[in-house]
Amino acid sequence: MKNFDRKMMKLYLVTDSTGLSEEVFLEKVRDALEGGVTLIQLREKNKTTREYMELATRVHDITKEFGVPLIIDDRIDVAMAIGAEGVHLGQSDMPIDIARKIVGDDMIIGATTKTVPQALEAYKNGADYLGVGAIYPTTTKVKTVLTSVDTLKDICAAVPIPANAIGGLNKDNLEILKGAPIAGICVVSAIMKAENSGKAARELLAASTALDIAGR
Ligand code: TZP
Ligand code: MG
Repeated sequence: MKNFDRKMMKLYLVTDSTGLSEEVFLEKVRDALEGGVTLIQLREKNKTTREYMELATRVHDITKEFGVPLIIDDRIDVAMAIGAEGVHLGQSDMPIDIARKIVGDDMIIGATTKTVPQALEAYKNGADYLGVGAIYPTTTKVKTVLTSVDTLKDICAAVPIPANAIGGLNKDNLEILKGAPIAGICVVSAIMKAENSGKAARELLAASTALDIAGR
């Protein structure tokens, strides 16, 4: 049975190990989980398959301690090989319907969508959740364009699956999301680049709760 609930979208951490030793990276992951992160995506763009699997296994050992699902970016083979709970696919990755046939019903599939038609297609093809953005310009290495909050709202209204906002979000700029029926927020640098990743996670949770912008 798939262990997935929209509550798990409240604070979604997408990792970035750039510039960090593996030990420091894993400590940050642990700190973020202790700080209350509800979902984690391991996102690695420059690792060999073997390296990706080895790091994913180590991250999974930690996420399992917290009962938080681990999502693997891009690679359904790596996700299946290490027994991760899910995979995240963008518009240039494997199509969702084909991925769903390969991974079966029990794996979480997330999709990046920036328009209502993309969101409808991802939902129809079997995605469990959507990541929508970039809401603000981002310093994280990613090929993306800005998505307006109006589009984010339209996407939330168009599909029954939970959607998260991503891109340049931090504890001080979440107000823009007020009124958007999102399930939560998704961040990379606000947690990965923080001196104290646990504190950063706690502050993000407090800010989104105070603004009542997550959990729909
Ligand atoms: N997709 C859209 S923006 C983005 C991704 C993966 C990166 C977000 O990173 P940050 O550091 O939270 O702006
Ligand atoms: Mg991708």
